[in-house]
Amino acid sequence: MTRIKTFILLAAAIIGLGAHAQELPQFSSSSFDGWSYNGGTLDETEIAMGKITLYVTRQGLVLTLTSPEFQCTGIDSIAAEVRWYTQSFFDDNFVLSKTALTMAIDDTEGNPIDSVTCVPTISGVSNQNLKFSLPMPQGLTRGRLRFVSWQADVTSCGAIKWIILTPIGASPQPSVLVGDVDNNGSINIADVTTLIDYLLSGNSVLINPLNADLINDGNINIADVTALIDKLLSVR
Ligand SMILES: [Ca+2]
Ligand SMILES: [Ca+2]
Repeated sequence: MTRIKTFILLAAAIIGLGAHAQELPQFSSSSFDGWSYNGGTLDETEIAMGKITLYVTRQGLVLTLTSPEFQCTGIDSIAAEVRWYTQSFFDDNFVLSKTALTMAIDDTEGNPIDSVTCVPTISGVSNQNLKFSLPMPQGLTRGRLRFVSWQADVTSCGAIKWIILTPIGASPQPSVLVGDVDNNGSINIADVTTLIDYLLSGNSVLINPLNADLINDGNINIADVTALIDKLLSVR
């Protein structure tokens, strides 16, 4: 076991990664890992002039931008600030609500759970920061955020430049089972490998962050791997 422990510590030390618990995915034109666009993987060629188009009424296009999966446990609500670009051409039917942006939360199978819509306050060609607050649906452990705009019947287009997501009320909650990194109800070597995988990939979907922060310092890093291995050794 000592050899395994040394190997694991060495591997993680070489990578030198640390991570914070309870992170939410962020979006910008230069940082969009794991985000999907209109159901497919977001490709950088789809980002033009630093923004991603969500609707173009003249072309009849209505598109969606969806975040990577993230852990919802311990978050009371999500605050979002979105840089929303719109270009509207006035006609008799124009109302600002038709250029609104909706933020929805879906479960991991894509079923919509809840949503909130924000209406811009400026018409014409504008960049506005839209602010959303969405309560975390009860019982949802993992989810995705999906951004979609209404299909306006005015001549208009809308695009997102960036999204900042902040978890609110993420007070540390008692862990169900500290060390049960993969959240399957037991603690064993699979939790060590899951924790290493997480440190290597940064993919927070892999872990229950409350259970993974073994030494309870608010970060998930190599020290927690060491603590987990010690925990496994001490119970044998
Ligand atoms: Ca486990
Ligand atoms: Ca820790």
